[in-house]
Amino acid sequence: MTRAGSSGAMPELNGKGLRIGIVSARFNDHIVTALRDGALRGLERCGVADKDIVEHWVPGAFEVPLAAISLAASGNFDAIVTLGAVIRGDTSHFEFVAGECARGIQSAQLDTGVPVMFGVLTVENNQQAIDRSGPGIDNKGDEAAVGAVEMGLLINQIVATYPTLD
Ligand code: INI
Repeated sequence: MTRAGSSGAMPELNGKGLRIGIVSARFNDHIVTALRDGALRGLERCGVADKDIVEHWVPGAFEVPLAAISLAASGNFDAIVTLGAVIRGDTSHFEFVAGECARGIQSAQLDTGVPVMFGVLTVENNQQAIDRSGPGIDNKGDEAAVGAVEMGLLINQIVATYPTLD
């Protein structure tokens, strides 16, 4: 029997025509710049055009959700990629920044209906951050960007296929 919908296999992603917003946190910018480079590589691999990518920087991970929700609510983007690096060190500030950032990013996508990808590292130390922001496809920025294309295509397809209830 054939069913409608999508399968569990990783789909072929063609991001041509998708408009993607990237929000990056400047705090720990040696890591976030590497995540951002990874995100751009991922988007290019998926066929997203340079002209369809808009980038904005904010001071730290705590500010990422507000910029993300503002972009998502503008109606100009198919998906948003958020990038940042929250490194524990030895302060409890970590818990607040990482927790509120994650919570805000989830709210941003649920409140707007626009996919907002969580490419913010929450790690114990600098080495873990370096390990997750390298040149390969396991770079978390790259991963978030490919996820943004998958989710952007999926949500566009769902919205186009199923009528909304009033
Ligand atoms: N912001 C980060 O992005 N990463 C961190 O590791 C971090 N730490 O550890 O403090 C951090 N703090 C700044 C925070 O995001 C805000 O910019 C700041 O509190 C002003 O609102």
